[in-house]
Amino acid sequence: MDFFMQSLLLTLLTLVASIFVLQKRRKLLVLGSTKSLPPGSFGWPLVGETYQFLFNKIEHFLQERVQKHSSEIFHTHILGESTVVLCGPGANKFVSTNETKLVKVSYMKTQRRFFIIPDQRHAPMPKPTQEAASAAPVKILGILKPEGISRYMGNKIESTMNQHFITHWEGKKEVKVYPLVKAFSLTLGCQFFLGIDGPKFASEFENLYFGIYSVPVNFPGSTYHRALKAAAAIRKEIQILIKEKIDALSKGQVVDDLIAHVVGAEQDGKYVPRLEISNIIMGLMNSSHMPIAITLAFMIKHIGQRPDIYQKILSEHADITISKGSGTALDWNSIQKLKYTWAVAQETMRLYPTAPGAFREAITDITYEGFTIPKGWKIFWAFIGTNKNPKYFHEPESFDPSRFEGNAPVPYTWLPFGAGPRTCPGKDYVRFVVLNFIHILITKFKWEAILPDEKVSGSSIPIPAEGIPIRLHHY
Ligand code: HEM
Ligand SMILES: *[C@@H]1O[C@H](CO)[C@@H](O)[C@H](O)[C@H]1NC(C)=O
Ligand SMILES: CC(=O)N[C@H]1CO[C@H](CO)[C@@H](O)[C@@H]1O
Repeated sequence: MDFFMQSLLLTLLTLVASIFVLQKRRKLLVLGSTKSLPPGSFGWPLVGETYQFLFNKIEHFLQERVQKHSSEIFHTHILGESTVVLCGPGANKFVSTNETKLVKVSYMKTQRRFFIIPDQRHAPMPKPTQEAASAAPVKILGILKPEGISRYMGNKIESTMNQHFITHWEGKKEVKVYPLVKAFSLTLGCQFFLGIDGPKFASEFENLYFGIYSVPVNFPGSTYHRALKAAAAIRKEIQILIKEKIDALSKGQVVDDLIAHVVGAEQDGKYVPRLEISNIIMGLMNSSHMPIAITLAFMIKHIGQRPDIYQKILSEHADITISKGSGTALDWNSIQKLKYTWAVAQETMRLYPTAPGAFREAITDITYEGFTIPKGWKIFWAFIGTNKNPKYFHEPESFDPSRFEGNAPVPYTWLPFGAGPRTCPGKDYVRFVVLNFIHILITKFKWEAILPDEKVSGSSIPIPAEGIPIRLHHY
């Protein structure tokens, strides 16, 4: 239904917009004769290739164009803007080493609307500004480094996991993994970032997460509309929490969740503005909740259908349990010893990437591979462009954690967390949480995937179509 309505609307828009087609083509002439755009197509008038980008699997969108243009750089028009897409190891190196010199982080116009507060009185939306979309001031997020995580998270993850397993796993013969790990990662995020007992705002965070890769048509019922509404509701709640933390801190109370940390942090001698805090916290909750749930879900599925992998993980964890005792959260030191389990997680992230790419903007005219990316154009840096390329990953469709044992993949061919100055600041958190969860799971249960051939739905982001039902056996 959703899809149908969006299709209808887009078709109408396309008709109306046909008259503008020449206007857009004119842009090409601006470039002059000595500079050449990368190959590509602007697609349909107005909507460009947004459709193809959002409704095919992104990897197919990339493959198709890379093959057609014989180039790992091509131009397109998506989400209302002229965009150059970059994929491949060379481009990965180029973008990550030229960050802040030639490119800067930038959201699409349609995405910036998630980060501003719409006026309550139905006034027109304020123009999304670049500043409003500025990403988290990562330097105040030292709390996400291993020392911070161990210090602030140890107790929280232990109590959250115990509660979670007692409520949802113990005594069960069959469970659906995906909804459970979603509840877990959200509960943990609520505890750690917001300092509240969750899971709260489950549907809002899910809508927000999928909204960033949705057709940006804003009418009731559309995915984009739901995501904007979710962002507003989440930010409102976070504003209330910020006020509570300010009150608590000013009374001298000790508060150790991340909001309080950011509220109390100074940046260039000033406190971080409240709007920015709510964007940072919303961003952290968004980045941590669904990607961890999706990674855990597919990881558990593959472990459950491969006894060899199961046994290897189990023996790695048994070694740790002997020295630590069971049922307690692992510290960073133990986490680092779980090399094979992490290889399984890495292989999961290769096959089921939760961040297909990131947006940048050309700060100046950029020359790459003899092509020009005009100043001001958007760049979609597709991290996943290499994940399933047989040139870099032999039999790319098979699940084989040994790829990450011993020899690392060819540099710049596997970037689940990005690369360069903007590398995901949450990657240690991911490792800590994912491995701790698997630790408890594997020391308590044995399991089999009930549907080994379960379909993967979702275009931009992989989703298990049936929620990954498994059969559970207790030790
Ligand atoms: C499987 C889990 C995750 C994956 C695959 C992932 C991947 C990524 C990627 C690819 C980026 C974009 C980097 C860029 O723009 O170049 C990113 C950014 C970011 N991630 Fe993650 N992430 C994950 C989990 C997390 C978690 C758990 C947190 C927080 C605890 C987090 C916080 C962030 C933040 C704040 C940014 C923006 C950083 C910036 O723009 O400077 N992520 N992540
Ligand atoms: C939510 O996280 C995903 C990546 O995990 C990212 O692509 C998206 O931009 C984020 N959305 C918001 C509104 O922060
Ligand atoms: C201006 C600049 O720093 N350019 C660099 C972009 O990245 C390539 C590949 O890493 C370098 O060779 C350039 O010097």
